[in-house]
Amino acid sequence: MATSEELHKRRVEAVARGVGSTIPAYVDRAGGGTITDVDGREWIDFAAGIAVTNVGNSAPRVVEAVRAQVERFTHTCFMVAPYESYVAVCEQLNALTPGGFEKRSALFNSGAEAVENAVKIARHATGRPAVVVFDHAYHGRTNLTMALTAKNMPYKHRFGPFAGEVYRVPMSYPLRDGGLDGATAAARSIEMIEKQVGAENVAALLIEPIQGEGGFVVPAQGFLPALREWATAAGVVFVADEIQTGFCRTGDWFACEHEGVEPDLITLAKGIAGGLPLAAVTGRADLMDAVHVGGLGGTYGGNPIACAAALASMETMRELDLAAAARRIGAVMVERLRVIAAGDPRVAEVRGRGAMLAMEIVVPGTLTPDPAATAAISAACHAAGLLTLTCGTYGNVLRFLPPLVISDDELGRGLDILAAAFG
Ligand code: PLZ
Repeated sequence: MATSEELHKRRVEAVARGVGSTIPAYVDRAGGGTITDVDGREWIDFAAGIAVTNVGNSAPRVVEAVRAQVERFTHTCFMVAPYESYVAVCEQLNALTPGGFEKRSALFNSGAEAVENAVKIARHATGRPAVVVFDHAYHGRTNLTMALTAKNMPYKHRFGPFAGEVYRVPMSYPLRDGGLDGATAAARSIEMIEKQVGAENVAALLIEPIQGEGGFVVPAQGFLPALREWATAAGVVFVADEIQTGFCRTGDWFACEHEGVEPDLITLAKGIAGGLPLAAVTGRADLMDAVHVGGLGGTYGGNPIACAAALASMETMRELDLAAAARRIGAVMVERLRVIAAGDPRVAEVRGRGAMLAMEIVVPGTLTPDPAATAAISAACHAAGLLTLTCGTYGNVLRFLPPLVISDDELGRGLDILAAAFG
């Protein structure tokens, strides 16, 4: 087998430079909590493929379901000749997502595609043009979702012009907004919407209940409920982007549940199918069914192999109670992260929920972001066998997203490496 170094040389000659990778190691296999490269080097996985393999890599039920489906049929296109697993995934999403009202779902391939479709549905149902998003938001890399995303480098730089009718308002970011309470932070955003956009022009308010790429920003308590309440009164579709927070990651099936928020529409992807590409929009039947027949779709959306994987993943989450696992993992991690933070003035804050945790790194004694120190700590982790990711508008957040089936031993070893990387 070729070595990682050999593969990297081939990659540079074959793969477009614009597609980056966190580590220059080429994967041979991956399991519950580890990734092994072609040279036999092992990393403890605190990335889960960016919050995707919540059930672990090659989870037994997923492997079995995919294998069985591949043998029956690989693709007919649901828009041409439909099949049961698509319907079953929609039934489960309708039942699992917050909100006791009648729901419908539609399936797509990627998170960005789900977000695009949520906007299409909200615009169609309301007849209004504007979409409101937040500082630090991340919603994807397609043209509309680049417009919805806040950060220029690397996502938007020189890729414009962007889609119109997108308006950005402040996020509740307790570390950096002077600790505004949720209601006050929401009132500030709402006033901006009303004065600068006009509520009656707004189709959708789109928000990540805990921001992902933007820095694992957890809004102050009460922020999301206040926005939800305003959206209801203003006839604005409240869309929760749970693409990174969903499927047990935060210790509930969905992060909105933590404050009892019931979105009108939810966008889902990542953790839904154990690593196969699948995404969804789930929400109020009256909004979803407002769209004319044929108005939503795509060749591969709800591919039968991805649907089989999703059914197996959701079954695994129930069977192993991965929401409880996320809470347990989170408790173990937070304790260790707080010890690190107490001994290192570069750590401004430990935050997150369940198994979606982060540390924000600053110049000691200030709130000035320190992306260089963040990158150095991350590189030390990689060198010592722990796969971590960074994020944040300022590139100064270390984030931790272990698979929810990681063993206690792997988790402990990962945290030991992390502690050592802080030196
Ligand atoms: N919404 C909240 O987190 C994807 C992006 C990685 P896609 N986040 C990882 C990268 O650098 O491209 C994401 C997300 C939220 C939407 C998306 C987009 O999902 O499946 O990557 O399109």
